[in-house]
Amino acid sequence: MKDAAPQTIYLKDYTPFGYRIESVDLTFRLHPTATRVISKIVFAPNPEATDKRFFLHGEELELISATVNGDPITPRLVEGGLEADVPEGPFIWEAEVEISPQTNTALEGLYMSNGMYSTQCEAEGFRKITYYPDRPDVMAVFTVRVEGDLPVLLSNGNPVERGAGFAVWHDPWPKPSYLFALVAGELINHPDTFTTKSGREVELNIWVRPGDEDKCAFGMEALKKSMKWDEDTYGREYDLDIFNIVAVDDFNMGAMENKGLNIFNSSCVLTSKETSTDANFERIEGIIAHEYFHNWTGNRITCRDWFQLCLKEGLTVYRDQMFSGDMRSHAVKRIEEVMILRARQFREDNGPLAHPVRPESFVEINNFYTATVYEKGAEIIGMLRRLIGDEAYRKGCDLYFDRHDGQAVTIEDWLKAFEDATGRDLAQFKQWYSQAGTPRLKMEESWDDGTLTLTFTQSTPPTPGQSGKKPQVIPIAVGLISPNGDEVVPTTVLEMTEAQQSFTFEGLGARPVASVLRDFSAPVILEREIDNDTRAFLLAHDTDPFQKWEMGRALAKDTLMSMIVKGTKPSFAYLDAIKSVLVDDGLDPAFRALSLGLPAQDDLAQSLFDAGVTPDPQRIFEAREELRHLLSAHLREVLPALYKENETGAFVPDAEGSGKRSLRLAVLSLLSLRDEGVTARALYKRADNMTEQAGALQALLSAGLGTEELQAFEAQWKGDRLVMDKWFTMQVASAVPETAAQVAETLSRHPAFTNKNPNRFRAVFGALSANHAGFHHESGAAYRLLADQLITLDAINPQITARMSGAFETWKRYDADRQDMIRAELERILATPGLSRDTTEMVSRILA
Ligand code: 0A1
Ligand code: ZN
Repeated sequence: MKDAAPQTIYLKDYTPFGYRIESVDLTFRLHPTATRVISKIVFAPNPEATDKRFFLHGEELELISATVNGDPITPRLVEGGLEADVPEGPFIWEAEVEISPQTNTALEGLYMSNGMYSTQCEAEGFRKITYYPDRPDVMAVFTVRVEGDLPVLLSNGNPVERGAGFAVWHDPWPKPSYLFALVAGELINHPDTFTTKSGREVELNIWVRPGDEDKCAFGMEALKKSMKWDEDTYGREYDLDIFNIVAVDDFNMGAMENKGLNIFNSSCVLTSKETSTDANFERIEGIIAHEYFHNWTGNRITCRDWFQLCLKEGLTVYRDQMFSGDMRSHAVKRIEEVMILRARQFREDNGPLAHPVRPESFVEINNFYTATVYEKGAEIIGMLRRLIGDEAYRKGCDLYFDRHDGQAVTIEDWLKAFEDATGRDLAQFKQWYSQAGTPRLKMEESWDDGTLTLTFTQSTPPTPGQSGKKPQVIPIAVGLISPNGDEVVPTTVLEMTEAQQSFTFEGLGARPVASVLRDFSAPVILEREIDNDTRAFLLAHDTDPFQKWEMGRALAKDTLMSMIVKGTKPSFAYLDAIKSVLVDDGLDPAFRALSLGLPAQDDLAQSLFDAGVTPDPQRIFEAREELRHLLSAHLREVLPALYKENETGAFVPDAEGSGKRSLRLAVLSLLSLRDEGVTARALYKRADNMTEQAGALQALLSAGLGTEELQAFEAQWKGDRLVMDKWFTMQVASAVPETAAQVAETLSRHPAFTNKNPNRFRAVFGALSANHAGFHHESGAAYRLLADQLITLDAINPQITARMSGAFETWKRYDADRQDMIRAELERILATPGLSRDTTEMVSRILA
């Protein structure tokens, strides 16, 4: 039975399940439209629970039979599952159900993708496989028998038996149902091994569709590096004999950490230099690490309930970020993290979808896999570590792992481990989990005879359902630079706990310039009076790479904002400052490339709105284009040399090579505005790797060129799904405002377009909503097109529909005409008969 009236679930209502599970035995008889799932589960009363109702979740299941202790019963089918009368002591529940993987287009539960069977159970997909207490606090040991006429049959844990048409797997580690996985199909493996620090040899495999087997080597190296890093950095060793990764084409998210059987969106694991860009390589290394790290932070220790999602996600994102920094460059990685945080999380925190890192209620948990839970969740861990120090952080983590191994726990348990390890009271710190919104941190300076006083005032604007905000603990990393450019006070962390607080630095010679919020030490918006000369000074002299980049970014933003609001021309001060960074070959090329980048249009729209100006998307687009042309002219003498110097030899997807390529391609984009695409065309023809091939095409498109190359690209890559996603995206992303909707609409009728594959849908419609001026074009064509597409998609894949409706979350920034058009589209979506719970919740929240 399906959930008829969507209900709100509250954190405060948590109660434990009435039963514990001693063991789970599952048999799968695979069939595309009639898979049988036979379950045998040993239940025993849970002494810690008072509610003894025996309720099992189940959705879209056909119940064939059920028994308790061998006696046939007729359970009561109720909303979302079934109820039964059961004995007082331990008992055996057995059931057989039938499901249809082939028709499962929502990609939740057991489904088929290109002829292979695959599962996705987080968060609540297991209930579409069989009747079960599908909640993370019910942990059990699973044995799984998979029957099917397919060469590869996989599940969690270790293989115990294998014969013609069947395989049996046993996972000795108790786990919640959301970590269950099964994969079956004609797959080829890329094998390897890893010897753990205690000397156990683990078999490693990456399983892919035939034809993709040469795209696994990089992922395998990333996996082995992750395994070693977790041993060295956190003392965490892998705990099964085998670790399998599978690549699946149709997958809603990036990847999933199922115990011993990680399942990946093929776009997040397959690589080759011909088909993947440097950005793909970097992202894939991070995702493989992320899923692997979940083995301890998420699997061995899991979440008591879904409100605690950040317990595993924030921590695991933080861990993968540190890993990537260690593998590549911490400075560059930090800048990239902050760009993502601001573009996604700050945007979310500023609008109708704002919610605490640990939400207090939800209708559909799938709607809470958000930038706030993941990225802000990771920032909280970073702040905790900055406040207590590296050693105490490790001590707290060790205590957490020791104390809670095998348990399903809460944020309170996590913080208690750090309180006990350090003796520190973290009560106020805990507010970071419960208070939504991005704190504004205002700074004022005063100078008196060798003493510099910095006074900070913090405030957080109200968010939906939360008005009165309290002061939070904010670690503010500060350094001081003397007028001659020397650092006189190295990085010091100021710990702010009050609404307003002053900090003094004494015994200074001349009045220094303060470098504030180094390394972006807290997820806040810093407001300080600072002129462009001081910004240029810090851009030139700051020893903190993040702040150095930040000052360049602030100069660019200030320049663009005055162009937009006052119609001014950019100052030479900005253009020269950027030029000096660009030609400073003492700086990392990746850093220089980032410094050349301009703030995104969406970011400018928010800043204008914050400054009390209604953003005009067309004007923002034009100003940014104008600045690109001016930069191109101002830098014309240095661009050709930079382009030449940063040529790399044989393609190696490491930090050094990718840094040089990113600088070279940023330069190429500006060059293409001046040379009619001659340089980019030459690179396009010669490129032996996707980074340069796509980079050259992108440069051409952003200069209004590249029609022939687009055709050539399609002809060359029409057989490669992942490369074709890039082809779709590039066209929509680079379309000028007045044609963006038309381009997306035309592409949606291309024979290779399908809304059944989330990657392809996102390639077109994610790109449309990210094309700021195109999406918000005054005609409203893009609003209508996206709404039409979402209405159709909702019946196929509610999760992706709900997620993509977030494109409208910023609607209240814009003028009345645009607001009216968007409101009409949102109301039209909401009025769709049978609209999913996922999309209903999202659209209602956006409209509220
Ligand atoms: N836990 C995974 C992400 C994930 C979340 C939900 C999914 O389906 C609703 C799928 C994957 C991770 O953090 O990587
Ligand atoms: Zn995760």
